[in-house]
Amino acid sequence: VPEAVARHHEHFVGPHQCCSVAVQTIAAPVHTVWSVVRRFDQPQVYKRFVKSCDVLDGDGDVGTLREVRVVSGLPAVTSRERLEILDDDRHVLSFRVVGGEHRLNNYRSVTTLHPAPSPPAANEHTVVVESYVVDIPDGNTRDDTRVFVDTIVRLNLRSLARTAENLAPNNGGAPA
Ligand code: A8S
Repeated sequence: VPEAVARHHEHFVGPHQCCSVAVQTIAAPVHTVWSVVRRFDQPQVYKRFVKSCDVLDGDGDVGTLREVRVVSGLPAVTSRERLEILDDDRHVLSFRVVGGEHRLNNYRSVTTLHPAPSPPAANEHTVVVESYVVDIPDGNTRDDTRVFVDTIVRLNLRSLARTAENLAPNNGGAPA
């Protein structure tokens, strides 16, 4: 992983914060996965907890502000999120939570895509790396916070894999 990209996953973690990283391999080319990840205005394309998303400000580039409404059953209703990094050349996206009705204050994540070796005659594969840092909510432990957020991030990445693999042309796989 190029140094310039790996450095994006280095986070300053305060004494009341927790940090983690998730990795997901996807049987689809980087450009296909990136075409889904980069749409900051449409996280619901692959994030299953998102019920709807409205752009409050911006044109989809760095600085864009979105309001996400999440599905019922979570300890959250809405989240306001700002796009911090959108690098179409290095395939780096980062956003931070700046408001909303939820308990994950100062959540910030970085997602990077990497071409991965793939079996002969199969689709080019992609490795997605997603790291985050977030405040530990009052009354929660670091471990509980990490388990909660890891679960959401991992489910998002598994859903991203299914979405991208369904988009990618099927070379040598089962008939579509
Ligand atoms: C993401 C990652 C996370 C989203 C969290 C962790 C969230 O959207 C959900 C539940 C919450 O309690 C917080 O990439 C918040 O979306 C699903 C509303 C921010």
